[in-house]
Amino acid sequence: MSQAAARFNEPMNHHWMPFTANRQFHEAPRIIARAEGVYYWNSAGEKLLDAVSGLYTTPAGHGRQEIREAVTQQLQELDYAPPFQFGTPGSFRLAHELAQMLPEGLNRVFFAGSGSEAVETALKIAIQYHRVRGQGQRQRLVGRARGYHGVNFAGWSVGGMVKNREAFGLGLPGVAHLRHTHIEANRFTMGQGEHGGVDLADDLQRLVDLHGGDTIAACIVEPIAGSTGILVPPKGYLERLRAICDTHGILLIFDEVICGFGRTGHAFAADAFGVTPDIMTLAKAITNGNIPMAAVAVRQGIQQAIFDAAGPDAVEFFHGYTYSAHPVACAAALATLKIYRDDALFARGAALVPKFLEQIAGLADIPIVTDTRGYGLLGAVDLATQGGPGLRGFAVMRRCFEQGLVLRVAGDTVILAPLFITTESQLDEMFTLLRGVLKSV
Ligand code: PXG
Repeated sequence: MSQAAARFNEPMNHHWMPFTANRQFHEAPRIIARAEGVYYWNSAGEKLLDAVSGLYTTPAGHGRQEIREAVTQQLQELDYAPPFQFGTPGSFRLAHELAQMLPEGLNRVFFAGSGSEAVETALKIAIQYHRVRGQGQRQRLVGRARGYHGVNFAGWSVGGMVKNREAFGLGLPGVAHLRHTHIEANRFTMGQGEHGGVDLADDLQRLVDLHGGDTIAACIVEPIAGSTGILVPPKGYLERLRAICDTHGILLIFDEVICGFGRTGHAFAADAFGVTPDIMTLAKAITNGNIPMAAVAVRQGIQQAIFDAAGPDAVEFFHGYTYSAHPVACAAALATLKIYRDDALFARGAALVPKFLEQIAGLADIPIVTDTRGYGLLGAVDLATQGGPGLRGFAVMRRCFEQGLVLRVAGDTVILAPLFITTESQLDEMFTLLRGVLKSV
């Protein structure tokens, strides 16, 4: 890897990297220069296996020709047009196709440029929905500890990631949090844990009892918490949240930025768990990660209420981004959805799940491993902390990279989310390498 550093000669100080130890990175840069299929190549030309699908973005494989061609053609035809009071053809087709895929009833789609923007959009829709129905007192938002909903102000406020919060102060007022769902009794479980589901979800009832259900606009959760370490909801948890929301008129928002598009073995986590939210946020794999894009899917009745409250010529929802429904992103998304359909890619991913979860579970015999868990093609391994929080996790990530494997760590949790096109032998390669590293740190 010193070779990689040697061949990478760009001045590095000017680019302030996101969520990165910048100064450490400058000393030992991990530069990914090329990708194809399930592999990357670093700047020295060494091959690396991608065990996290980009960043949960690229399940269909890197370098898909169909997407490249669709994007190229779109750039030749129409590079950009304003999305406010004008439209481009692809966005209507895309929203229609998404509505066909999404759980029954979620059939109105608003586009944004990133998961963070989708979250802000979803929360604003929820607030406005209540306002136009004469319930403007519903201002409270409920999130969850160890939740991650992006980096914008509402998103990190409802999120429960300590690192994301401690630098920026108080966040939005009127935000309350449920406990996270990672409990001792469910350690070393693949799939949904047996314990605690109803009690943990009853945190929402406790907030209703404390604050009044009619002060709460929405409850936002990731069906499976991703960034903080693949926290699978225990049995009964999401059903109970749904029931409490229904009783008290609270909108349930599923942030499916990671879970969506086949990651759970189903099209959406809502399908996997049989619980349908009122609003769903989507991003990442919507374009196979090729072009930034996100979407918010909304129950038709929510849009209807907002439309009904506005005059027939009025702008109903005073919100949008310069890059909402960007034509090039729409072209990438349409090509991506076609790949998902034509290659039956969600089924292909689902077929890999049993072996994947078995391999994750198989790491439990390594002495430093304190938990293994997973659902669909999302898996996590907790490591005993050594020397300080996150140090061992970081060491694992670096060593894996040096040996040809790209994965994610969250503190001392190793996260795997393989591409749906990964073969069984590539899965073996992934786990052999990871096992070796875990035994060496
Ligand atoms: N919601 C969820 C559930 C996410 O996982 C966002 C919103 C924000 O999306 P954008 O596109 O604004 O980043 C995310 C993003 C990690 C990691 O290491 C995960 C994300 C972002 C950065 C790092 O797990 N997910």
